[in-house]
Amino acid sequence: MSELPGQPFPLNGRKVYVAGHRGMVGSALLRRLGTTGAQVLTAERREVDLRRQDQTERWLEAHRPEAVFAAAATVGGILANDTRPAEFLYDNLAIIANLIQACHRSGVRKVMVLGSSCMYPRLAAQPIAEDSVLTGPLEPTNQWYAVAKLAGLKLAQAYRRQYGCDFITAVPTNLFGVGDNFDPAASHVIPAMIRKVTDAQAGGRDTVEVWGTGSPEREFLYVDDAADAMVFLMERYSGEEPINIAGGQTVTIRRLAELVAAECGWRGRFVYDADKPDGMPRKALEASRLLGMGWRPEIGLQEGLRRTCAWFLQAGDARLGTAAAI
Ligand code: GFB
Repeated sequence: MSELPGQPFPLNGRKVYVAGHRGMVGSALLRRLGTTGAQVLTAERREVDLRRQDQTERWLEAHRPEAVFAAAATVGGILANDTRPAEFLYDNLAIIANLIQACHRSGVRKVMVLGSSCMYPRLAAQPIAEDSVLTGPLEPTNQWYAVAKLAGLKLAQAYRRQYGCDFITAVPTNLFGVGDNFDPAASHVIPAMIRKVTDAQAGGRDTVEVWGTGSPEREFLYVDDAADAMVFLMERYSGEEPINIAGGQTVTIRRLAELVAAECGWRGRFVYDADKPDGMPRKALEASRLLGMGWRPEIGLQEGLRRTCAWFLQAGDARLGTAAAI
């Protein structure tokens, strides 16, 4: 079978490597790929540290997958991004450069690089379309992560142009769901709020601190919907332009806090700490390219919050996860 870029690339029967399978996105990809008939490959970090070029090349050469989801990354919320700039820049640059080069050398047929909504300019027109990329300054709190994600996009484009590789970049909006990282120092806002509210409830406290002013807007997509879109695009999309994975629900942080409180049945008060950063004032992605291909999300924000809270409350120690999905 030989596919040219642009022709369908069904995963059924193929060897597919999910880099970063321990993270929230990688584990959702494993759940989704389980229904495709693909032969899924994963590797623990003790077998291959993707920040090491020699280890990455050796592992890809030995296992020779046909398709790779590059879902490995050092990730975190706004404060982790802002306070650990070296890790967020170095780890993510190294991981994506090593993966792309190793995939090219070992003849991987198709690679999906995962971007992030923070790679778009801070003040991009909303909702943010794919052609906004590199049209303005980045949000300072996450510029380090954003630069690494922009490098991933450019690597995919460069290998496409120079070597004819079918490497694509998908850009998910803010994701949440089961398997998220609930460590307050590193987490994104939804797991942070679930943790803070359930802790307050358990401790009988009637106030919870929310970072920033509460006015920023974010679009949230449930991680299993995102993984479904990733598989959909891997099988159907081929092109140099990044493609947004969105179609979620946009809310202010203040409204989100109310939704989490309602989901948990907590009746206390939120206190806003304006000394903590707001980050981008608004961030929602334009999804018409993906939706135009016929894909639709299935899990709304409230249903997603319900599933995530339920998972958090019954997952025990596993729920604290790790900030890194390398
Ligand atoms: O989810 P979050 O950390 O990511 O923050 P970003 C979203 C908004 O929630 C910000 C507010 O305005 C935060 O100030 N917020 C309120 C909180 N309370 C909390 C809290 O307890 N914890 C957290 N984390 N936020 C990230 C980027 O930006 O988005 C990453 O830093 C990545 O690089 C990710 O791209 C998708 O949407 O602001």
